[in-house]
Amino acid sequence: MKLGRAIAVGKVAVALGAAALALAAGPLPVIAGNTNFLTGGGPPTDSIDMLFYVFLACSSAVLLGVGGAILYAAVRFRRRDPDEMPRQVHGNNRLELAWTLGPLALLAALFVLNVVTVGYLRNGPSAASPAARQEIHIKVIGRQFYWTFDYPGGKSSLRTLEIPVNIPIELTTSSLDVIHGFWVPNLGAKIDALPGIVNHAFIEANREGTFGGQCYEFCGVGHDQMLITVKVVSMSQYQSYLQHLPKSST
Ligand SMILES: [Cu+2]
Repeated sequence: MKLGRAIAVGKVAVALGAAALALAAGPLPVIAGNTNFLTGGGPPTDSIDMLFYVFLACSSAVLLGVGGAILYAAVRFRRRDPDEMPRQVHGNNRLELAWTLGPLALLAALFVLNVVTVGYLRNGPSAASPAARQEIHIKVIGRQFYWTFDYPGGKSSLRTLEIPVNIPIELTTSSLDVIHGFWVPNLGAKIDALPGIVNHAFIEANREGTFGGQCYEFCGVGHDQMLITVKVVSMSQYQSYLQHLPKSST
């Protein structure tokens, strides 16, 4: 009985402690826009989604095939009589070859698809394509606990990145202090922002709107504040936005 009361008191203390912490922390920051990478938003995310669905389909087929074969064998060849001796087999070369080469071919195909997609996510459209020629380069710098974006022409913005629709944006990321991670799930792959190292990848949006993201590398007490808002606008809106931005300080 005494133990039960002690546990109840403990639970109340934990609940009160959690409530006090929540009050002290204040309202949680809210990400602007959808962060579900499966809803698309541009060519890089579409290619990640394609990879996800291809892997899901292949692994589901393997699961159903292997699981189905196990179930079939367990039912079809179950022991029906205590004295029954099953037929004795000593290997089957054709079958063994098939279940060695089949998975090998499947894994090789998935590997190639993966390498090609990751290359595209990192480098963007091929340099010869008209889209690549319009590419815009933006420098992303992470620091505790916010992001800055340096645009062409020495302009800079804080926390919110504004980009034109249907133009590949090459991002180079780095950090001024600890490890951060840049990710806007609707627009492209995750990119590490590391001190002393410059990474690059590209994002692209095929519709106007606001897309949310955040730092995905735990970087300190303000990590949850390190949100990213990407506003995708028309080319003319982007150009007038740039004109009104202050000059970069970095
Ligand atoms: Cu962080």
